[in-house]
Amino acid sequence: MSAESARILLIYPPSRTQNHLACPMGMMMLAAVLERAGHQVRLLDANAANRRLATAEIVEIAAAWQPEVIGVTLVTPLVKEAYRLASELRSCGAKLIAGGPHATLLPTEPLDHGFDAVVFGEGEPTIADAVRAVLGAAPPESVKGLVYRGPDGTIHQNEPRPPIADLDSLPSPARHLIAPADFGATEDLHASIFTSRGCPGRCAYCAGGLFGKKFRFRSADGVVDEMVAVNRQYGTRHFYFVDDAMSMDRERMRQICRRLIDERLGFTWNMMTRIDSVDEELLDLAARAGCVQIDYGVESGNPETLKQIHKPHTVDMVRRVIPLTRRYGIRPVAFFILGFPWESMEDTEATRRLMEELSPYVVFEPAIASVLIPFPGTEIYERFKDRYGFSEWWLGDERNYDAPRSGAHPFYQAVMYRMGVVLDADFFRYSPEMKAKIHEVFRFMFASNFRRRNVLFRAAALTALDLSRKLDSISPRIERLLFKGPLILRRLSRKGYSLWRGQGASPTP
Ligand code: B12
Ligand code: SF4
Repeated sequence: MSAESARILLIYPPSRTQNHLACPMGMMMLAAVLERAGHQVRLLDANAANRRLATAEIVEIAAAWQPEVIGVTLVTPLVKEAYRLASELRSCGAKLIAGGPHATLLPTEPLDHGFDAVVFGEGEPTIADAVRAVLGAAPPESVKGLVYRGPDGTIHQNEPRPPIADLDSLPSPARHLIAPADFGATEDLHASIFTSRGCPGRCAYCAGGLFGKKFRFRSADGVVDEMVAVNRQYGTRHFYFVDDAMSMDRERMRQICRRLIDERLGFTWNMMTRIDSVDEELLDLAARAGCVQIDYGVESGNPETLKQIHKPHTVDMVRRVIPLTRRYGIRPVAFFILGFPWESMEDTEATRRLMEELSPYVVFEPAIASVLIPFPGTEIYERFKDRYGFSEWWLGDERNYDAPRSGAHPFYQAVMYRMGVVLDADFFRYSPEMKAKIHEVFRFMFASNFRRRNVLFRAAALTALDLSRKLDSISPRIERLLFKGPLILRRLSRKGYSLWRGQGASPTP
């Protein structure tokens, strides 16, 4: 093997909360670019639903295949484990490259944790040059978007690459490298498509600096052609657009919808977008083109909070857009963030009241970030890190939120905080009253998502949750004993995530 045709292993590191039904898009994009450059690539997603891998297993696989280069995706909550993985992978003799959102926000940090080089920003234009550089076939100083250590140990950060101007020039993700069985072979396997990058917003909590502020997009034809090709090859009929704000360019969005309608392709799809970037005409067109779900970051019912986090919408816009989305037969999914450090009990109650108003129309999304997480590089992080002492929390143990498991954690947590108890990480040192209030809001969302289920089931589930919480506050031991046993409760806990979301909703971040 040479630097022109190397064996390259791309790894998404283990998480205690993620359970992927599809391979992360970034890995498949990088694999496509590397294959095009002549390399042999393997993908290892440690969170694949049917093949979850611990760090030791990943090291074994790497040692057996002996890649020349290993690339690891870094997202902040998984960084600690990724750094442990990197130090253990060193024994394999491969060169280690880091990339991804966290590596872009803090491009020098991975060099102190076992990595030989870091790619910051979009990976596609840089990855092949980075491989040549770490294998000694190109001078590292010539590779834009690369960070590395010089021979004397000093860190060099080269100038950044400009954002990719023509997204249509990128190859299709390397879907052929995925083993369907690893991900459970559901209809989600090849559902993800990206159609745009970047967002001009400046939300104070958003960790999405990777793709820049300029909204760039693929052509409508490029997007629909890819949907058709994926449908032909894999039979996919439902798609999930992973863009942050897909409808920012209305004309392009209209073109995508019109083609889907005109060609009667019969696909269905979900998108994420901003409350301020849809209108009635677009919702009508999207519904006719097969849109079945739109995820909106509503975030708060408190106008002052919306202002402080620089959200581009108002509470009144939310009141208008959510019911309108439902009127066109599209399921609106609402993301909220609780626990902004300046919020009083009344402010939190204002958010709960907005949820109540919206509850006939929406599915509430229990993302990890439903309680504020100060991601690095965000305004919230910079503003509050000293006051609350959470600098570099991702490197320590104290704030490492975990997915609660029935038996080890109280039953109500295992069901309601399926994706992790950020409340326990207590970034903003909430008072007991505020924690109780946040729990109450979570319970409200949970009950609301249950409303289409039969009354008895709903009453039993809510009583069990309340009982578990009460018992846990009196005697955690008795709570575990009582709630570990009954099979129905264990089933409920396992199904907690889907129950939470109501039936038929598909995964969103
Ligand atoms: C779909 C999605 C998910 C899905 C699937 C995630 C996945 N594994 O793909 C799910 C629902 C599981 C998910 C979960 C979470 N997510 Co998420 N997610 C996204 C989303 C919307 C799209 C990801 C995507 O496919 N992008 C398109 C691809 C092409 O981009 P990419 O993955 O970033 O890869 C590019 C570069 O990063 C780079 N790159 C990536 N890996 C590597 C590796 C190497 C070696 C190199 C050189 C380059 C490189 O090159 C790629 C091509 O340019 C992004 C936002 C966004 N628009 O990107 C957030 C995003 C990645 N998520 C984010 C977060 C915070 C989360 C959560 C932690 C919290 C949450 N929101 O609840 C959880 C993680 C849970 C946990 N405990 O670990 C943040 C990450 C921020 C950070 N600092 O790490 C993002 C950026 C959203 C944001 N704006 O805040 N998420
Ligand atoms: S609108 Fe969404 S993607 Fe854009 S800055 Fe705000 S949170 Fe981030």
